[in-house]
Amino acid sequence: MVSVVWRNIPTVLTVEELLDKAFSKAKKAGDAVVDKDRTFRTRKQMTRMVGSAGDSLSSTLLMWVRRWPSLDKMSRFDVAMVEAAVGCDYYRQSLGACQWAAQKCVEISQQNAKKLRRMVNLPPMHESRREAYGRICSIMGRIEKNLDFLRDARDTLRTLPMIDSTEPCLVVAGAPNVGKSALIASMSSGKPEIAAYPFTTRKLHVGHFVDRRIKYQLVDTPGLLDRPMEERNQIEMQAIAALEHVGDLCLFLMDPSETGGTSLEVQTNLLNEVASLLPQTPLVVIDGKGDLIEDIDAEEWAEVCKMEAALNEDPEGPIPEIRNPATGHLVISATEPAGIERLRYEIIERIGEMRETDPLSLPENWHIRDDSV
Ligand SMILES: Nc1nc2c(ncn2[C@@H]2O[C@H](COP(=O)(O)OP(=O)(O)O)[C@@H](O)[C@H]2O)c(=O)[nH]1
Ligand SMILES: [Mg+2]
Repeated sequence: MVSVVWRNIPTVLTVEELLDKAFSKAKKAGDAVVDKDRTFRTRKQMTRMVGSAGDSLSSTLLMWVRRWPSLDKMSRFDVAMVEAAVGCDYYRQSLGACQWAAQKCVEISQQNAKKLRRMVNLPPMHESRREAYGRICSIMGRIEKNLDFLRDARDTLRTLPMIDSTEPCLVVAGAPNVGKSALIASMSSGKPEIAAYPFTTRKLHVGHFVDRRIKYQLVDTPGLLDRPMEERNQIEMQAIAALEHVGDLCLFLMDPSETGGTSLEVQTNLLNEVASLLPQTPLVVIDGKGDLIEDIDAEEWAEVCKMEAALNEDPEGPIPEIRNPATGHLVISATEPAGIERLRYEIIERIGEMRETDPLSLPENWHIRDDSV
């Protein structure tokens, strides 16, 4: 159950475009028929035309059904995203409608071929072809809304965050403007992907870093784990439940400088709420914007920044650690940067321990070898 690559969802044409394509292909197939006998020729032509239209429609529709990710094979996180973005029921129903229409188009072409075999006069042959085209159009008309839905859904789904549920995932929570996105950017190798949650207009970052071939993913939570509980609707609650499912660790970022605009009291309340929303996910509280924290000794801070910078030259060097004397939390600064490597180290250790001691924390599709049988 690897993450769905939303960007790979194929484009869905309009009914008009689909029919135009199918009928013009069908016309060419009909024109290509050669037979000296007029009856034979017309029968073949009419059969080929409907056959070609039916085949091309059904193969396009089935290709969509195959290439659109199936809800049954998605991770819970992805299902929650689809539910919030476009609705799972309509998603399933629309793909089902494509499957149904594909089958109907094949049936119509088979019935037409059977009817033509018994005909000897030309006008009924043309009539049969026209009637088959009419039925195809009406079938396609019945799935028009479904195709429109899929086309719009594609635009929305392509912006969703991608999380691979087989790799560790770190959920970054905290009030708005505390520096969540900046933290993700500073921990990530390469530029974080910009994605969107269906519940907020604010963009979110999904980044990752790799250590000993394990990909640690970092996901932002604007509009989700950054505001008080009572404002959340049911869909957001489902998304939070899915985040808990996919998240191995929650990094809760505090901003003791309060420069983000949220008081420490409100941030602490939010921390308690996030802890209760993610009861199964271990929480690591970090103090961000270390460069602005007054309780930190300036000399000690300067030393940490120096050591952190030295790691660029010598990655094997000592990893500095600094804690806020007022809270005991690990301190980081995304802008300096400082404390980032210590946090990375702690994350790797923590997740390593969790995976060793609790094999059930392995992703859902990992096999635990059972030697008892
Ligand atoms: N001084 C300082 N500013 C920071 C730090 N991290 C983030 N910021 C600033 O805080 C603001 C909000 O950061 P952002 O990452 O967008 O916060 P988010 O809303 O939690 O994602 C931005 O103006 C950042 O430049 C930091 O470590 N030190
Ligand atoms: Mg942000």
